Amino acid sequence: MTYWDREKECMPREELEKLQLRRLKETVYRVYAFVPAYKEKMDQVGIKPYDINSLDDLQKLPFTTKQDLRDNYPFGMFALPMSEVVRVHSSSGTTGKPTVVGYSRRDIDIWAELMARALTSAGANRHSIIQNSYGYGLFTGGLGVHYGAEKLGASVIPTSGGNTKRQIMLMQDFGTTVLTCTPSYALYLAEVMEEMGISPAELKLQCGVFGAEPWSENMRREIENKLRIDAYDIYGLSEIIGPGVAIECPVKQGLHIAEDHFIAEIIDPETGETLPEGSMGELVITTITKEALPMIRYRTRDLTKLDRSVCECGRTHVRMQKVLGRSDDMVIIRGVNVFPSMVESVLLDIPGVEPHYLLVVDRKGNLDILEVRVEVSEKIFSDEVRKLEELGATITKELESALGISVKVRLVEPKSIERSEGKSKRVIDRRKI
Ligand code: DLL
Repeated sequence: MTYWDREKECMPREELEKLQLRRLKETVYRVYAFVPAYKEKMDQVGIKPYDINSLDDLQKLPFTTKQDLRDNYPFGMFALPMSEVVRVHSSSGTTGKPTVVGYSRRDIDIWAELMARALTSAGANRHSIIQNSYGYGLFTGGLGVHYGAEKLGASVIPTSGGNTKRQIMLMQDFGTTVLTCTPSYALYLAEVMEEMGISPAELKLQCGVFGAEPWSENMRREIENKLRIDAYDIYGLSEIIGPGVAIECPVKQGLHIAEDHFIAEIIDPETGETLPEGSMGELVITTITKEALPMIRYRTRDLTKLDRSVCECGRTHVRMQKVLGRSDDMVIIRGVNVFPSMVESVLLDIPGVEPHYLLVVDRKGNLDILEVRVEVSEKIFSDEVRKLEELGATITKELESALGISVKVRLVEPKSIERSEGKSKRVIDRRKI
């Protein structure tokens, strides 16, 4: 078994927990002193930093949510002055105010370290040629993997996403051995490769590190067969650090969460209660080394379960099961986070559109398709076809510019979308992942 840093990855549990507690205490003191939003929340429940004396005491601290980041947009939750912040990223949510995250120089170093650890776990090394097809930019995927690949000493090809035929040409010409991108893009690459008459046997690809969206074991099998590689799941979120929060090892029985930097809990998404080990629930993460943007009990909304038994690979860090889905309504389409509320706010700005709509997500071939069904007013519906077509085109344009992805709009008859007495269902996800 190859490790990036055996000492840290295989640290005995007792020692690991001591380290976590020391780092947790430091973090809580720091946020209380430097982030007014945290101080306010802690004061409200009457908790002071000196009340945190064991890992169990973590449960006394209030949760942090995406809303807290929005309320303090853009830099209000930062625990360092901007002069100490060397990088800013934001969550892939695409409309309204994004969630902004910041990094100190040390945060960037730790992130690169975690990504080097993750790539090593998936079998990469300094001889690897890593084609990084995660998007570069505000999204954490591109630069996160990039810095990790460089730290590892591998040769990184920063292709970013898209331009699929060229990606394949480079893969052939440069002898790419490791592919990093979303799992759906990996499948799409395989499909285009087939269309181009290129067999994976002609390539040097050995493994892939795929994440940023949920994917099943079936999807893994598809990718592994089609590309003839070993496919690994990588998990992360901008608010915590980006990709590299957790990574699979060759045993592939869950993703190891880097517990020397993060503390994981599972809660009941309804009640907020901490659940016993092994229960399915919402993953909550506390960062214990982040400087610029420490997160205390951040509610990820991702559903999974934890397993603290020592893995066959020798790593002691807790394993999270592959993410099942999200506890809220967010859908991830081609790696982009889409909330029904974003669609709603765009629709309701357009005259003639009723506040009744439905997102239907499907997968055609290997590409995610978002269809937005929109009810139009009686008046418009009985109008001439040309008017309807114009409205459809306007909605498509507005939605596409707000969401940053292509959308298929279907105008439907008044009252044809199911009404609900409780929470309405805004999303039908037909993807069989
Ligand atoms: O997606 C970071 C990332 C980049 C992870 C590249 C892995 C690879 P965000 O854009 O902030 O960050 O989106 C975070 O994506 O809360 C999950 O819902 C989902 N997600 C990320 N990785 C996985 C995964 C990046 N392996 C949100 N399985 C998270 C399932 C994932 N869902």
